[in-house]
Order: sequence, then C-alpha cells, then structure tokens
Amino acid sequence: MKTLYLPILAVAALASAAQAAPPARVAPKVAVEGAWCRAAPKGAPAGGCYLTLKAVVADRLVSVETPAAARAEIHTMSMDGGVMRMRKLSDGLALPAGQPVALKPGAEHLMVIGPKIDLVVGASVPLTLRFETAPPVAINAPVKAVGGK
Ligand SMILES: [Cu+2]
Repeated sequence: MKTLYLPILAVAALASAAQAAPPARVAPKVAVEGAWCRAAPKGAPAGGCYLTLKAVVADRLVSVETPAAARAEIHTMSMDGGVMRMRKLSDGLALPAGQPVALKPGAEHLMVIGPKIDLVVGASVPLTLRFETAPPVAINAPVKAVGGK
C-alpha cells in the first residue's frame, strides 16, 4: 500500500503548493507598552499591574506569571449592585488584531496576589505574559505611586 499512496501524496502536496500562493504570513506577536504596578501598603495581600497590549494578529492573553508573588491573575472589574467588584478572567483577555487593549485602573488589570516583594516606588515586578498564539513576553513593570479611584 505504501508504494501506492506515497506518489499520490507527493502529487497532492505539489498541487496545493502551486495553487495557494500563500498570503504574506504575519508572525503572531504582541507588543507590551507602558507597564507599571501600583504601589501598595507594606503587607498588602495583592497589587494591581497595568499595561497596554497590541497584538499583530488576533490573539488572547491567557496567563501571567511572576516570581514576585504567589500567583498572578487576569482580572476585570464591573459594577455589581452599586459595588465595584473584580473577578478573574478564567478564559483570559481577547486581543483584537492591531488594536491596543489597555489594562488600567478601574478596568481590566493584572493582579499579583501574595506579593513576595514590597510594592514600593523603585521596585519592579517581573511579569511573563503568555498568549494563545504569540510567543510569551517578559517585562519588568516599575512600581509607581499613582492614585486610583
Ligand atoms: Cu484584581
């Protein structure tokens, strides 16, 4: 059977290569800009980190890792009966192609839970962002004392 199938497969491969002049493939990549984490009181159980993501092709932020905290999560905030609540985005965050997605105070953000470092001005938080398609991006987010609502 091998001798029968091999030539057929070869011909099929040639045919599909010839007919589909492939469109210029854009390599999946996500640019990360303006990352920072908000300063928190010593011993705070968690802290927020913010940044802007821009994906070349549609992608999804699926997880965040940091050695500087017990764990990191992707959160969103929404009003619930007049109270702002945040919750974990278990499915991550969609990143439309070519469109900046800002994670900012009062909206989507990264939460570092159980920080192992003091979130004080001058410190920085190493974060590794993992995406569905694009390669992971490692950044150092400086801690800033920015007032929030
Ligand atoms: Cu949060």
